[in-house]
Amino acid sequence: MPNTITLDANALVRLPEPVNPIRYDRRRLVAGIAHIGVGNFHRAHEALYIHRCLELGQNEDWAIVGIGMGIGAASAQKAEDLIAQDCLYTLTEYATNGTSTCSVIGSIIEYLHAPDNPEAAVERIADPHIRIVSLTITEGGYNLDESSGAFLISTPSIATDLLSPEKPLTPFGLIVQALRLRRDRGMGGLTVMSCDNLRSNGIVSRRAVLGYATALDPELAAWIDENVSFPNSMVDRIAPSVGPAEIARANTASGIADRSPVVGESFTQWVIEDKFIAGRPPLEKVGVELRPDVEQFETIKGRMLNASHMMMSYPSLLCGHRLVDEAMRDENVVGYLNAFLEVDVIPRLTGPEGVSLQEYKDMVIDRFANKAVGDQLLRIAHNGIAKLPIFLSKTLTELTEENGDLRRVSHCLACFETYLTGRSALPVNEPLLTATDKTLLDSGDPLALLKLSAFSALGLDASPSFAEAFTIAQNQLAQLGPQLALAATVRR
Ligand code: CS2
Repeated sequence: MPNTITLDANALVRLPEPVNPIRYDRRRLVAGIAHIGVGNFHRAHEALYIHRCLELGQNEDWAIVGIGMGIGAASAQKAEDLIAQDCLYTLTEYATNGTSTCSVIGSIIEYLHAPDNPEAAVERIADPHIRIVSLTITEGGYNLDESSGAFLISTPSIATDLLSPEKPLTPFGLIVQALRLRRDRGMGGLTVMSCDNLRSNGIVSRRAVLGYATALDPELAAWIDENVSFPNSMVDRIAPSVGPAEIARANTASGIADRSPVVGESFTQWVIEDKFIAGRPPLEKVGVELRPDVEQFETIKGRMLNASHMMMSYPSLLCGHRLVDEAMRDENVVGYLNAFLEVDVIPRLTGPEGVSLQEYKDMVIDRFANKAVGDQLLRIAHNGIAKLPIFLSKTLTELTEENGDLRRVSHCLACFETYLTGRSALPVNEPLLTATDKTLLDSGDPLALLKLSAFSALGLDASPSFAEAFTIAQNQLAQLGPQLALAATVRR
């Protein structure tokens, strides 16, 4: 099908047949949510739920203004693409049975690239209509010390924001400066809603926002503490990276020449605490679960789904796989993941009421095997320094303390080491790898990986049983190669 339709507000009346149109009048919308970090995940998840709220009618004041904070050519290009399309985009959702649906999403009505005009971004959040600031700034974006949990005020971008707070470069600088204006103007606070995959993401965001505010102005920090709420949430939907091949595939199917389409699995879940100090859209009417026991959902998602992603990505990449579903057709990968979940994780977890961990496991395996999604193992592998400790640390310490089977977690870490040191020739993208970490990795110390800043708080190098299991895993990987070394971890 030729791509004839350019996507913008004028195209909405003549969308091709297979595409779900927008069923509300975008000209009547007002932004009530400012979202920082408008990546694929946000556009496939929160923006879709808000789109559904807008479809209900009566919620015109809950649209989204997107705010990008990235510097560099890719971020500037993203801003240009979204603005050229009046912030419209297509979302294609692929089900495990091979069917797909494509919809044009209209809930983002405005996009600001903050580095171009930081003061305008501050003013946008200070606007009285904005009642929620939501965030997807990645797991590593909260600037907290891994072991103490303290906010790191000496990080260069934070130090710069503290010196010139009117022109913030960081999400915390931006939020706190906007809150300062709101306080000075006699306005109310708002809700800061993290949608990142972190344990207790509300508590973590509170710590980061208050940490920055305290360093800037303790009185303002006290006002924020009273006037801003930070709900914890669990968010879930697999949204692969979208490169030229994914764009061509989505656009050929939709008949729309979208410069920035989003694709994802059909599964989606959002569990959040009902702690919105300045109101919220009717999320419960569009499938969001508002529950107090969010942390239990975060725990199972992090320790089962995200940890499985980590566990499979490095070993699978070393075996030559590039896509998640392709790796899921390798019986060793599936055997290793099943053993990890059934033996290493589930016996140590309690699920939320009404959730069977066995069924949750089966669902994770099914979702990963979804051929249509085309999720990339490298997308998951990248930023392992930030993600591995978040998703695997509890399992690592519990297995070590309880004399559990350390083969699978050690194999994952040995493969991670091979990736991280560049020995595998896979592209390494690890923004949080410090100069000290690099020196350590080059030092020839066989336990260097366990001593990296991300892992040192776990003390794995000081545990004789873990150090031994890790050494065996390194040797097996070197001597047997990635396939046989992986197969050796599957036997129960
Ligand atoms: C992935 C997540 O980045 C990762 O490591 O595990 O992006 C995962 O796809 C999402 O959390 C699914 O909800």
